[in-house]
Amino acid sequence: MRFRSAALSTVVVAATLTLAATVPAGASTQTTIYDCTDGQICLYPDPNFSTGSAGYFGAWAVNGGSSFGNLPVPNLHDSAPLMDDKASSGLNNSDQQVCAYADPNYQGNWIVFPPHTQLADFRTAGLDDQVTSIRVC
Ligand SMILES: [Ca+2]
Repeated sequence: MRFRSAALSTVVVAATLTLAATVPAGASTQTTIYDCTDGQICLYPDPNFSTGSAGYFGAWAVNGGSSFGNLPVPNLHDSAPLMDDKASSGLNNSDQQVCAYADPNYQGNWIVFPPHTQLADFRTAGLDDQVTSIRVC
């Protein structure tokens, strides 16, 4: 429940940042939200949904049907090693609740993403650079 509250409050913070980004004159709040298709859960190596210098992000279809990756993901170390212990922000662009866990096989601390929510900085959930497994929960 504590993590769900953190995710929801972050949505408000993200909305505030979006407004701040409209302020002209050299604002340094610019963020890059790479496309997260409808029905996907996406994880990004940097905060604020940015690929940073890594240049990639992770996207998985929540209800299956993707040739690139589907939930559940029991161990990123095996299926997407570049994203294992790297995620610093994420968004759930699906109609289902998704959980991301620090350890393989849905163990350890976790973040709850209710349907259509986002978390711009995993440090607020104490799970920065730790996510290793993901599933509908
Ligand atoms: Ca990271």
